[in-house]
Amino acid sequence: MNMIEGHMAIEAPENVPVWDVDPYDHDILRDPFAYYSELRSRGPFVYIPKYAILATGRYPEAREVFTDWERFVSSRGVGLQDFKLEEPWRPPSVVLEVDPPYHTKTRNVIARALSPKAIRALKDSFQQAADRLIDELLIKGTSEMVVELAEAYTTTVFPAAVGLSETDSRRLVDYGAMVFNALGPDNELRRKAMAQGPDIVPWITERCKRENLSADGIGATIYAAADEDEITLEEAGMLVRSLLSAGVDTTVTGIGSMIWCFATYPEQFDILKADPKLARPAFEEILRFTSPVHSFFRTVNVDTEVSGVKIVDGTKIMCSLGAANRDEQQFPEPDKFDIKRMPAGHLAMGQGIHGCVGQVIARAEVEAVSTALANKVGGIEFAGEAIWRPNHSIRALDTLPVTFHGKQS
Ligand code: OVM
Repeated sequence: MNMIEGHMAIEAPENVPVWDVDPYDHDILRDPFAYYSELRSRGPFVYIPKYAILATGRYPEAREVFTDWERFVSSRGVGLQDFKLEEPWRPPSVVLEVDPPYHTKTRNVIARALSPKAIRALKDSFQQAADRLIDELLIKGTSEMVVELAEAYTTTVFPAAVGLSETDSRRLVDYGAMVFNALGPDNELRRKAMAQGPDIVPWITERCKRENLSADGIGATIYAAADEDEITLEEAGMLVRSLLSAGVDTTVTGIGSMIWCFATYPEQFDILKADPKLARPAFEEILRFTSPVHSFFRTVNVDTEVSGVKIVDGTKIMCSLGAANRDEQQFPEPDKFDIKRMPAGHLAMGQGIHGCVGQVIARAEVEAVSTALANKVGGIEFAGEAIWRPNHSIRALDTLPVTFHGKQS
């Protein structure tokens, strides 16, 4: 068998256009919208020879692949590597990188620990943290919002909610970068991220231990499920690892992209200021418009057919969530940023049994920040060039110099 990037090197299926593009090219990772548009226009799927994969940027196909977990499995990895053929860099996630029936058990435990009821208790502390930080940034005037707002806020409130006994902003952010870069090809970007493993991985593993978690956090709730024999103690530690893998860079990116959206479309920030209750629909549109997680894979686990295309077992399908969220067949005027759109069914948090299990806490974190912005900030203005940071799965800002103007009163 011919292998490429840890999976079977399939041939182009019949009737599928071959597109000699590199979706991991840094120019595309930084500014993907022309790529997204061409990906959608070439067909329901394209074959990318550089990685011998199929890719889809159309909403119906991306949704079908994400929804049908029986044909399109996660247990063979959600990146380029096929875990059936190659060993992954870390023990697979017990919730992301598994299928039912096993998945159902771990998903239920983590879903309960992150339920609306569990998160409600955190809202006031999120709002206080957001209010305090926005007050400070208003006094400062101009700040680099990735580090000083998005990372500072998320790496304070989220580890506290999980119950970590110690936090380290840099290690948490860089662990996320490892996890998300690991899904892409074995190139310089991935190797650079992975080189931090010896420093970061033991630290993360230590943070996940029961004795290093507070008695009243989300981590403790997960460990309590082990006391009830729902999961093992080892699985509980692995689920805490999932929280730290998926819960930092995603939210940091969501907050950074929110500031970027409001600096780019000030009239939309004016609409939010006039009605701070729009914080929730505004975030849905920010998710659709920016797609913090730009892509995830599934592995075809049976010879099958989608949209008339015959696809063989072992095929890796790259689902471009960022492209699907700009599909004009699904979202009229997709390139228009409109916080009142209420884009039902966007794929930014996935869909189906693997849909983001942390979305309640993510929304609570981000909405506390947007509420503070709406209540306190008069204007959001770029103070320099926004620079994007290439990552194999996340479209993240690297540098975001922005001025917060006070409200005239
Ligand atoms: C995990 C996990 C879950 C969701 C996303 C993610 C790739 C990781 O369980 O470790 O990032």
